[in-house]
Amino acid sequence: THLAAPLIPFSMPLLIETIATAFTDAFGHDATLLVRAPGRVNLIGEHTDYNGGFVLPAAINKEIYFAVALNGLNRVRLISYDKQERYEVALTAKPLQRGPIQWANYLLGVVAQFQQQGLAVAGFDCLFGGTIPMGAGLSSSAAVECGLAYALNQLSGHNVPTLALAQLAQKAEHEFAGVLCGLMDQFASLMSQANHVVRLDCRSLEYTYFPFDTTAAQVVLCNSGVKHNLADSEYNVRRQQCEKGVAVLRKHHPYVLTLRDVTLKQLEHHRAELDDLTYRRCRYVLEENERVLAACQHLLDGNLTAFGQQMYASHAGLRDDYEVSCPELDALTVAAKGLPGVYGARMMGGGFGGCTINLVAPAQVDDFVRVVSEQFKAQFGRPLEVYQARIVSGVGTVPTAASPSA
Ligand code: GAF
Repeated sequence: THLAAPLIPFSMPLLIETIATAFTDAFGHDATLLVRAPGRVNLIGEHTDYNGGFVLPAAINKEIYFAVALNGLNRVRLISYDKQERYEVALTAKPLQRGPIQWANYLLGVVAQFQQQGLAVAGFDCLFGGTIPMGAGLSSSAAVECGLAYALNQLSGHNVPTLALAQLAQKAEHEFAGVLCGLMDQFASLMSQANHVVRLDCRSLEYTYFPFDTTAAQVVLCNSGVKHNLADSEYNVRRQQCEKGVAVLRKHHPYVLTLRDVTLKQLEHHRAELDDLTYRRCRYVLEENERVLAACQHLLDGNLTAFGQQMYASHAGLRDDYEVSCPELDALTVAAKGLPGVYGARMMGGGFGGCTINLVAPAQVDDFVRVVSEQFKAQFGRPLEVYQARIVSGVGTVPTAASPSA
């Protein structure tokens, strides 16, 4: 639900019909497969995934829909419904290369990963569009990658397991978008279950679903309106800074592959060998891992207040030690803290913009939105976009009259 502005004038069934009809109009034949790929929230565990740590994401009802079909042409023909742009490329014996169009690269990157893994891809047509705001930290790029990975797996009759599809989509992001992301976003888009958050251990890839009752605490997203595009390079820098810390610790402890293999005690012990910046980056990551584990226990105990305290502490670490917040995200978090019914708030995702995630008692949501929106407008001179997220299941086929698969 979009709270601050009138509802976007389509619901899911209408949008998927629009996408399917647009496909038929553009390509002159019907789609044989319709796919829904969700964006995600992350309750806690930020910048931990590429450090082998813990994350706690969930897929949400901001989604991208795909209409696809084989075309028998040995060509990949892509249309972005939202951009009203088309991109076309021939398939050859070699894996596809990155092209000049950013939105198309997310898709071409996925095709290239199939090809690189020896999984044949025949010519296909694809039209996609959706409701995930771009650059808002809700993983629109992962949804695009994961939706197509799922679709190609189906269309081509490959039986790539879903977790491996997430890893394939992550590699596409590395190689075709240049962001050295962890696995969280692609995992969340593909593996989530409705009404659950999922804790992923990014070292072992073990995962556990925790029931999450949004009738007890609503997930409210406040969009700072700051696009986090510029964050890509800073994101990769953070990754390097963590690796720098790992390299120092590994000299003493050869088994250390990621920060996950380091304890806070060890970090303190070797503090003198680390420059202050590297030390603070590493300390944040180690503390955040502990917060995720504590937060999961609070969830099991039904203690949302304690859960929310971990969120506030996460934000403070991201702001002060990891330095990936921005004035708007800090102000939104301050504005939320202390309001009636607010359990916790923090910036979410890679940072430098995008959304804060707020856990709010349902009866207080309207007041929360009003107060935070007023404060934001007064401080930054522009309206605040707010979304109330439902937690949905991961990527799946949308049944249609033409393709009644599940
Ligand atoms: C981005 C990345 F894509 C994720 O892998 C993760 O690192 C996140 O930033 C920060 O937690 O969304």
